[in-house]
Amino acid sequence: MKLRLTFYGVIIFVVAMGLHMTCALLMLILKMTSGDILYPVLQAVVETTFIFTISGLFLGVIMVLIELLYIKKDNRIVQNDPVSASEKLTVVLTAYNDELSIRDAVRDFQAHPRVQRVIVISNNSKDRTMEFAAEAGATVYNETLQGYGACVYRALTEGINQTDTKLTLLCEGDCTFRAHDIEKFLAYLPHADIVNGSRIVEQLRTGGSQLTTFMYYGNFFVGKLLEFKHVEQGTLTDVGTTYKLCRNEALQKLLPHLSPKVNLEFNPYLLDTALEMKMKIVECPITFYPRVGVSKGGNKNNLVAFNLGIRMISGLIFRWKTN
Ligand SMILES: Nc1nc2c(ncn2[C@@H]2O[C@H](COP(=O)(O)OP(=O)(O)O)[C@@H](O)[C@H]2O)c(=O)[nH]1
Ligand SMILES: [Mg+2]
Repeated sequence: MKLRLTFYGVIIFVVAMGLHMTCALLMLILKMTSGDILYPVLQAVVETTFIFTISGLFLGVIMVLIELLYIKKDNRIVQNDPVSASEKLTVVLTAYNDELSIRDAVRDFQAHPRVQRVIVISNNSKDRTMEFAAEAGATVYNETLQGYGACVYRALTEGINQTDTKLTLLCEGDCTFRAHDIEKFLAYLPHADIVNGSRIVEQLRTGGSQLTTFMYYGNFFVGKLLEFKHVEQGTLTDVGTTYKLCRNEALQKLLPHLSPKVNLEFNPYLLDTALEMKMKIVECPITFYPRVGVSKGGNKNNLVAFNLGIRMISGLIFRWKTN
């Protein structure tokens, strides 16, 4: 069993320091004196959290330093499995009541020369998503188990069911991600089992997209927690992107370890599980555009995103909850 000292160190440090600063600030703002009722409670919190802050700092920062020194001696080999220039990919798009965007999304991917086919997975859509997707030229399936996780799981399953392609490109049918990033994904693929899109490159985030600055940094923070959990395995900045290119060989191994019942946290859950299985995940900067149609996921507003972030952190520390 792994000790994950860096990961727990960072968690202890952040929580303890947050509490420590809040209570100390409260005592200062309220100009508390030893006579106040709350004074002994807050003082006890300030003192205890100070000890935890130092312990967290020791575990986190010191372990990072030790690990950095250790890495120098590590003869890591960078994977380099070239992909043939004629290799085609199957695109799988999630769609839940996305009639406003699905046609354009399908056409965008279908027009790309490396795309063999586009499959759309509707998730009990009540609108004309399935009809419009088929009209635009996609193969369409309906996933009856409701939820983002179930939809993504089905999409990846349909991806590996295609015997004439070895690569599955997972994306959403809401026009937030575009086919012109396929070249970028392919450029990183020799070094990875899964190339995960990252929206955390400021210059590639279109104004008016769903990713607010709050979500941008929140994602980055949770991405770093995931990185610390699997320290030395990869650089991770974004835990919320659906857009990713996967080798079917890797998906065949990974899917049996995943539950489609994990819902909006499915993406960090997938990454966490793949890293646990020592798969190679490399991030690739991608562009992010405004959504066409109404959001149904964690990008509705900052409060929804905050709650989702807490659920993601809880999944990383404890276990991934199925709904
Ligand atoms: N939230 C949610 N999304 C679903 C569901 N089924 C499929 N999806 C699709 O999964 C994606 C959710 O992505 P996300 O960016 O988190 O939310 P968005 O703002 O609605 O796009 C979209 O493509 C949805 O159409 C579901 O039951 N709930
Ligand atoms: Mg979306």
